[in-house]
Amino acid sequence: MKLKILVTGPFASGKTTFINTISEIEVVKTDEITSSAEERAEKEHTTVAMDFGRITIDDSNVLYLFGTPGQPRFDFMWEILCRGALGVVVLVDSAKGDRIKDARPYIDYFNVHLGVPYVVAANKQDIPGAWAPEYVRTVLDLSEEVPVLPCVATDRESVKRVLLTLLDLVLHYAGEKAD
Ligand SMILES: Nc1nc2c(ncn2[C@@H]2O[C@H](COP(=O)(O)OP(=O)(O)OP(=O)(O)O)[C@@H](O)[C@H]2O)c(=O)[nH]1
Ligand SMILES: [Mg+2]
Repeated sequence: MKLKILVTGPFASGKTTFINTISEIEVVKTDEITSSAEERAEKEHTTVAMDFGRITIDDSNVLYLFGTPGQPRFDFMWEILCRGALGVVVLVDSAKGDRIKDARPYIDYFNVHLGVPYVVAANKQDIPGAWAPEYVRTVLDLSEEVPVLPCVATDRESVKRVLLTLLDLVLHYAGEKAD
């Protein structure tokens, strides 16, 4: 099966890094110089249209990963990127406690417009003092059904674990719908 997966989350949460780490093709990146001074202070480049990568899971499953742009002014891309997606990874910067809640609008948007399974990745766990997944769950008020996984987007095994958890949910959900 060819499965389209969205990788989303707030500005600088690690979307481009996540896709870059795992993709077996050279990632199509659309990063440009960050336009707003405030955001540039944090990060020089930002994604303006999308990221695109691919990973073969096994003989029958290939994931196509689409990363959303970070800044709110590119929100119009979301609707286009959404189409046909079967699952969503929501990345959260767990190293910045006051930013965790910024992921909520992303979760709400994709729940309303897509209504497919999603996992939340508590990213940047390698940074000392990063908040644990359970804290991320509490801040975002997520039910026990939603997996909240520890993640280090620069680490291949970590990214793979997140994607396999999502794939499992997606296949389960597809099976339920077929019943
Ligand atoms: N220590 C650490 N740094 C990370 C991790 N993931 C991402 N980063 C860093 O966080 C910054 C933002 O990462 P990006 O991948 O550009 O984030 P993004 O979500 O694509 O950003 P936008 O497209 O601008 O929204 C970069 O400096 C990354 O190197 C991680 O797991 N650990
Ligand atoms: Mg990006």
